[in-house]
Amino acid sequence: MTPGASDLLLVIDVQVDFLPGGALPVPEGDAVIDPINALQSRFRTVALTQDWHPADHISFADNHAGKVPFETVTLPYGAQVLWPRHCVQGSPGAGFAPGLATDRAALVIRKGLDPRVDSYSAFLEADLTTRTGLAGALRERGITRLVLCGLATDFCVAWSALDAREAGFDTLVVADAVRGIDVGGSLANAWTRMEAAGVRRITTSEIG
Ligand code: VGL
Ligand code: ZN
Repeated sequence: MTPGASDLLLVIDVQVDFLPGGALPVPEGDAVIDPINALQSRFRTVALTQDWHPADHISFADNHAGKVPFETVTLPYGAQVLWPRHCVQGSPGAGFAPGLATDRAALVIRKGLDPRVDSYSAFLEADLTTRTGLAGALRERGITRLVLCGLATDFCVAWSALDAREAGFDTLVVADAVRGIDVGGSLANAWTRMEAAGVRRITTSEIG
């Protein structure tokens, strides 16, 4: 594909806490930085997302008595994996990865700000009701096709890609510019769900 005026590169959660050594490290998470920087120069429009939680966020295991990270609990909106405390608003771990180019981003969208609701998706919070406004902002700019990259494949990338399809965007995920967490088979599961929803899997070599 050759990116044009109606294409957006959507860079998901390339933040310090998701890199090796961070609070919720994604294996090889730092490997996405170089390919994403190279991709950005191909696109006219780039948007970045940031996981951006208050200290009392419901997804943090240490906010639930007797619970440990990677356990699943049932919340009013459904199942929720509990995570190590990560991407706390304004903390160093919530910052963009050092080395990630951020200057060309037209939009930076933050998500997961409601203490009671998680938001893996850049479009729709986990209550499946509250919208971030990203779909409307992209439509107003005439964007019809999204190319996703970043972290983590099986959570924020997958949920964003599935919601992008739901919102009517042509949606592609760059397989060599994403990395996954993989808890309980989540990575294979995510690719299956994305493919079933019509999300196309491409590689950086197909973009230029
Ligand atoms: C993410 C788990 C918790 C992600 C964010 O960016 O994929 N995963 N919060
Ligand atoms: Zn999070």
